[in-house]
Amino acid sequence: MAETAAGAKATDLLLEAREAIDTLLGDWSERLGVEIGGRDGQALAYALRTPGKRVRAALLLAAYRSVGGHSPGIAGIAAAVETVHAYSLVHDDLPCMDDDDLRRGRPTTHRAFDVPSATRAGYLLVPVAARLLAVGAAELDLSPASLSRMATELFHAGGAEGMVGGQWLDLEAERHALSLSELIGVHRGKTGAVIRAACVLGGMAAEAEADALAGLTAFGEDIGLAFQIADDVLDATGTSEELGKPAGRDAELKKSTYVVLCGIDGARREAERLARSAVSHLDRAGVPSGALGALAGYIVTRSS
Ligand code: GRG
Repeated sequence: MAETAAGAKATDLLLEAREAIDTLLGDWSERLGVEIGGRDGQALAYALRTPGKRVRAALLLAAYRSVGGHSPGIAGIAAAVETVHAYSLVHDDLPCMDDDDLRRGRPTTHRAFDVPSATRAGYLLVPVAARLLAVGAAELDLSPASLSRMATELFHAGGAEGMVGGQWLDLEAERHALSLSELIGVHRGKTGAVIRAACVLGGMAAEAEADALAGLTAFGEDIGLAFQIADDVLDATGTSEELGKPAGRDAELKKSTYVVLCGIDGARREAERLARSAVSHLDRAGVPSGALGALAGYIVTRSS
């Protein structure tokens, strides 16, 4: 990305999110490693502290601030969303799913440990996400009703109608070609739902009004799909070093992707269109779109 003002804003937000989340999840992984103990505890700690780009956390932070939130305690809520994402990666990499050896530039959890430990670590992280959310809400002094709304949003997005359902459809799609509308359903579930939830939780944590929440929801829907389209393009065009995971896996697994259905240029154009559309929802809802717009631009032009 050329270093525009928006590019610099996205870079700063991602850096801030990375520092806050890596510190918080680092502390939790140490404590949980001891609490759970043994090889499962070690595998869980490894999975929780592997560093990611923290895009979901940065979106949540930007959404929170866009509607007036200002407490550093928001990091706890962002860490809960990053934990849902982290456990999904552990399971996604297992031999029974994508069977990958490398993730975030390191051996996948089942490679660093073994399949049973990685499988258990993934499941053990589900309630950890809930604990992080509860602690984060307490730090922000949010009411039980607000916590309940956030938990419903996050775990609905992480469930059968979101991430888990999308993953099932994605696995089935290895055996047959998908139409574009079916592919959109997979992408919106597997990847988009948790990204949308990150945007909505940022708004909920700041107790945003219904109109603003609707704007953040629509922004999250579009940018969540754009994120996975950009991921499809990167899988086809990036290197394993850039991605921190094996490149070209979609083609190897014969997956239906935007690149297969629309070509690389067509996929890029669609991701850029969705990023513009995402920002237009914020503008219509009267939500300041500077930081979220910068992240939207980053999401569709990133190289990793
Ligand atoms: C364990 C209950 C349970 C459920 C798991 C396996 C699964 C269900 C879901 C898989 C969902 C999945 C892996 C979607 C792909 C999302 C995606 C594009 C990941 C890459 O995100 P980045 O680029 O990764 O943000 P980093 O490493 O930067 O965080």
